[in-house]
Amino acid sequence: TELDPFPETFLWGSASAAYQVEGAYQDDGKGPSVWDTFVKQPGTTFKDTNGDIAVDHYHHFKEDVALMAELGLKAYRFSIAWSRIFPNGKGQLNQAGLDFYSQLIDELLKYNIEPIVTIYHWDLPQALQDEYGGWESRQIIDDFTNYATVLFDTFSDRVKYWVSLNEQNVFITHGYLLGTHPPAVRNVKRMFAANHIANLTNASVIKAFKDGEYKGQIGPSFNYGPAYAFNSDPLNVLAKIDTEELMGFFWLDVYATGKYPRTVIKQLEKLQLAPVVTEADQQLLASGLPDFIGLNYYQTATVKASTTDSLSGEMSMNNSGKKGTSKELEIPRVSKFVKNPYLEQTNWDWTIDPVGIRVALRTIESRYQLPILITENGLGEYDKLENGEIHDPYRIEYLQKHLQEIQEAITDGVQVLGYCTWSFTDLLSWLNGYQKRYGFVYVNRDENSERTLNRYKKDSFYWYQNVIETNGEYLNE
Ligand code: GCO
Repeated sequence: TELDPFPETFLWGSASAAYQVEGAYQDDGKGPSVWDTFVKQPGTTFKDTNGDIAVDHYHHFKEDVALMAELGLKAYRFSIAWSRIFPNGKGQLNQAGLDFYSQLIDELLKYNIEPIVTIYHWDLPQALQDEYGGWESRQIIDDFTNYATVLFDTFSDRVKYWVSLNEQNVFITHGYLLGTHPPAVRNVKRMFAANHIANLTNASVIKAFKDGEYKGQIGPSFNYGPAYAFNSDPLNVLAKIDTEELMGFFWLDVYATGKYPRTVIKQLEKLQLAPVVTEADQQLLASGLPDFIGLNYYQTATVKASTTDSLSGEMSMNNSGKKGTSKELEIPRVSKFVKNPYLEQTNWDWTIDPVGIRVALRTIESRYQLPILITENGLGEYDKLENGEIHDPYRIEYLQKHLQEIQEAITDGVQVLGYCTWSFTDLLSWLNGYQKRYGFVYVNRDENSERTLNRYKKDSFYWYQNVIETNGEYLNE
């Protein structure tokens, strides 16, 4: 059948996050974030890599934006480091931090590249962690909302797209259940409590955006991978529902409707893990509904019925590093993860499933009828620089297939606002160092010693250039 063309306004984009690209971790008054602290503890990341310098985007931003312009990007998604704006998370404002992002935004607009600003991409100011335990205290709701309001006041004349929280499911499960991200807690009760506070924070910032009548759109970015039943055994189908509610709708329902899914809450109540939701919480959640859902899509999960697998095993699916489970976290579930016989995996064991992005888009559309901005999708691989060139046909194939499925989903009737690949330049993979590369632009640096930081265009750079130039027609040539 005939495919619909991509909309003329489609945001062909690419993305990054402050800690993963900027470096300059102490420059111009920036305060430390929890990641600055965490990575300095030996054994927390691959070969103890950190983002002190990262790919030094802070000092290379003009060069990087010029490359974006050469590629033809219509949008660039980046995050603002909270502790550049408020070194202590609140109180004294650091003008130099605002100036940096102001220059970056102006540089993008000079080339007609739409800035998509992520307000929080995991780098919580360390001061707030120390003072009141970060996401475990309701004090963060006001501090975060104040910080975000400063951004709205300063940039909303130029920024039209805002992402509130990036991958709440990932930073909460890794930070409080698996212990693989800061603050490295492994306590399921604390995880659900912190998660509820993050939900309130997300709603509060969206509400502030609406109440302030800023022009533009705002929504959270969520790491969502649909779950498949291993086969048509009805018990496996039930397991699929169970997994998808716990891993997906437990968050997405709250974002989109202001309400937790009843079935998950019922189960958590039995385990005495359910968050305490007051009447005022309920109202806040309902008054902070997003304009769009940001979708970060990497993979799907396939499940079978089981009575022995644990909650922690399941929640570690959307993983950016090592898996972790521990006995005391084990909560019986009706499902367990199995290998999908139809799908291959990346070198980091992430399932490659282009049709899965169409499944994700269709699911979000049918459950919430909200527009979707794809805020991340991409392939992490070992790339090789040879004579100034990088041949990455595997990345081209990956992106091509995903984009074809996105076009199918648009043809199905899903409202897709745009597509940001992860990532524009190579960057720091939180737990996997610099060897896991995602970019269109190769950056010459390894985990430790070698570091010219020179930029090189990969083959995929020229491929995406063609895709954008033809508004997607090149995909089907
Ligand atoms: C990695 C991950 C990250 C995330 C991104 C989530 O390898 O560290 O892929 O880069 O995808 O930060 O928003």
